[in-house]
Amino acid sequence: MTTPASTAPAPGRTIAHLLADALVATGVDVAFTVPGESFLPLLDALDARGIRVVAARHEGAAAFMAEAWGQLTGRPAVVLGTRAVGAANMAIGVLTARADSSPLVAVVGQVRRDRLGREAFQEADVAGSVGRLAKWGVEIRDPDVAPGAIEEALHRAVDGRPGPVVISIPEDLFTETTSDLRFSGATRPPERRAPEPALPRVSAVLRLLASGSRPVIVAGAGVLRSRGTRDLVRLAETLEVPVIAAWRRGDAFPNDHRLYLGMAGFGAPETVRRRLVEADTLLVLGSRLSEVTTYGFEIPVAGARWAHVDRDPRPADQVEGAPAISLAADADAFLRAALRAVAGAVHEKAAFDARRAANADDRAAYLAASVVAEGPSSDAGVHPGKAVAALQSALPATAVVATDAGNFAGWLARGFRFRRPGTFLGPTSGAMGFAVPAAIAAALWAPDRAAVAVAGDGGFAMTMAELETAVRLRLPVVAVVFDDQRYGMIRDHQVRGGHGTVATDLGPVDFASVARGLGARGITVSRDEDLAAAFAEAVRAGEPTVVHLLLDRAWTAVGRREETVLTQEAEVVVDRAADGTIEDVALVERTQVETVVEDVTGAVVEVVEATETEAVVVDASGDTTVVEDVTVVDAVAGEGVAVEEATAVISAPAESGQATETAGAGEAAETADADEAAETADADEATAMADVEAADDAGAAEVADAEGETATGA
Ligand SMILES: Cc1ncc(C[n+]2csc(CCOP(=O)(O)OP(=O)(O)O)c2C)c(N)n1
Ligand SMILES: [Mg+2]
Repeated sequence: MTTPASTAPAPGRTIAHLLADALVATGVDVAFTVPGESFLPLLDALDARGIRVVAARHEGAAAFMAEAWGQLTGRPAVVLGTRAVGAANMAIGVLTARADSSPLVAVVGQVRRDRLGREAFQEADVAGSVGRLAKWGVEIRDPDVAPGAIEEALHRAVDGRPGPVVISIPEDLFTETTSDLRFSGATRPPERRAPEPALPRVSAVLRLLASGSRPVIVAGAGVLRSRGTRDLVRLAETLEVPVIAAWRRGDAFPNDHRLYLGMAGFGAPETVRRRLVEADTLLVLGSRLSEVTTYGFEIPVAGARWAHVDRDPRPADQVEGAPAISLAADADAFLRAALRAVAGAVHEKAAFDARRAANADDRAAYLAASVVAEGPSSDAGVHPGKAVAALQSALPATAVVATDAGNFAGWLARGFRFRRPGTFLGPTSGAMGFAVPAAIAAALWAPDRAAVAVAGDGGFAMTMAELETAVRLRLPVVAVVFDDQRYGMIRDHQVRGGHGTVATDLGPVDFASVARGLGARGITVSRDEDLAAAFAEAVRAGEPTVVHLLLDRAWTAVGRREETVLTQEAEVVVDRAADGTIEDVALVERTQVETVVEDVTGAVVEVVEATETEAVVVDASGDTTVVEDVTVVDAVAGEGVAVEEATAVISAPAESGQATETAGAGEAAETADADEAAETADADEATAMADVEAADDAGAAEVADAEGETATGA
């Protein structure tokens, strides 16, 4: 497919072909779109140049696919959308790419030039709106500036700290021609790497790190993008300095390695924050140190000395909180230089041994605090932590796991162990709806690896239509839906902040049926004992499969159960940790009280009849029981039959006893785990390294591929 017939004999290439050639030269091989009439010549040109064009169901999802592709490969993918409507929909993916430093090229077909500025159909200032969410945005109105503008945009997407660029092109410009010969195939792609770091500067960073009594390395996306994990493992071992991953970059370091102390941010066990606070020297490698990773910009703590090694490091000036050393470098280049610098270095044995012992203690504390599969199983539904553990057992180490945003993600963040780089995709924008499209991108990128989306019922529903995309592309994506029938994270904020639970309850959705309706498989799980079989079946299926988990809703956040106790005046919500200790007590206004309440196990009970002291309730399984020790609110006076108005909750100790007992057992298990981990640490290290080497090699092959393509791409 080439230039439409309406165009006069071309002295050069059309803008559509020029853009397609430029994309090929940059290493782009896939584009995601909801097509629009405003860029049809570009679709032809991409197709003609061998770029795979994938139709999605929503531009937001298409943009998520492209951004996940950028995270996985380090090369941009394209998202295409039409005018204001397509651009507005793709905005969430653009800002997510910005947060994730993921290279992405968003192309928007704009209204014709002779209609611009007249509030034409679907006209908006694309570059000035969505473009401002990006690293750079441009609208091209003149064919003669097109080559330069396109080159600039593609350069900015991959140069320095990578990110999204938005290119708006009026519909009629695509078929205009230019005789500019750039991107003829002879041009090199834009420079992507930072300069090699100078050895003395690298040594200075290492000396700074070694000068601390509690040094730590914080590893971010830069380590992943530069395929630096293997060398980071070596450096950490050589220096005997532990590693903490930045939020949602948990795969930057093998989690089963004895020097891994967890992933910072939401869902992390308290040991991670504590260890970061204790750090007196830090090497921050390939991380922008986001608000979440730094616990509200608390890390590095005042007085700590730190070095920032990144493509775009913070300047080392005298400002409070600035790094002592700022080194602009790719993580892999820094690591190679650092390994050269430490080769043959002699350690002071006593200090080295002391650090090793401290690291073992820290590791044991982290392992003990990050067990998620403890606490009671209940008839009320699936335990989210046990689901994460079962998922981990069912998946090979190479599986790519993409997460959505929500409280369910806390269980994954705390409990899942990523063993290889490039196996975790998470939006640091915190955007819901990310997981399913990201898993689709992962499956497209590596068809031989399992790709799993993990989402809450809220986030899954935002992009679940993309299951059809997976079915159409024959991608065996597994989507695991943690269904608590609410916007759990926001409800959690409401309850803990003393607000009403306004607009956070959701209705039931039969996600397995939805999956079947979209051509995928659907499995529903409501009991912990069925988890293993369901995940095994999903992984084995070889086709898109939804595993719908009906959760025990008493688990309101990772490691926390909520029980409701009503008094005459108000509803009191008690948050308990898994070991039964009370973490928080919040008052909820009485207007929140309903006639259906939760008992301490989280099962919904309906009050049939109530007196001042006892109530007849129907529990989830339909059994009727008389429960004592209730407090009745708003009961109609009289003989106690108050079906509509009565509100009661069980505060009898029977169920809470159960919770405490099980938590006790969990504690024992925790300690055993920690001991075992300490014993097998060396063996783990060997396995972890083998895994990482395999993955880094895969990454290297991927980079080599990209370069190969670039060299021959035209
Ligand atoms: C696009 C988007 N909209 C809104 C939010 C705010 N938000 C964060 S978590 C959350 C609830 C998520 O619900 P669900 O996916 O069911 O997960 P849960 O918290 O219940 O586990 C909301 C609404 C967001 N992060 N992203
Ligand atoms: Mg939910």
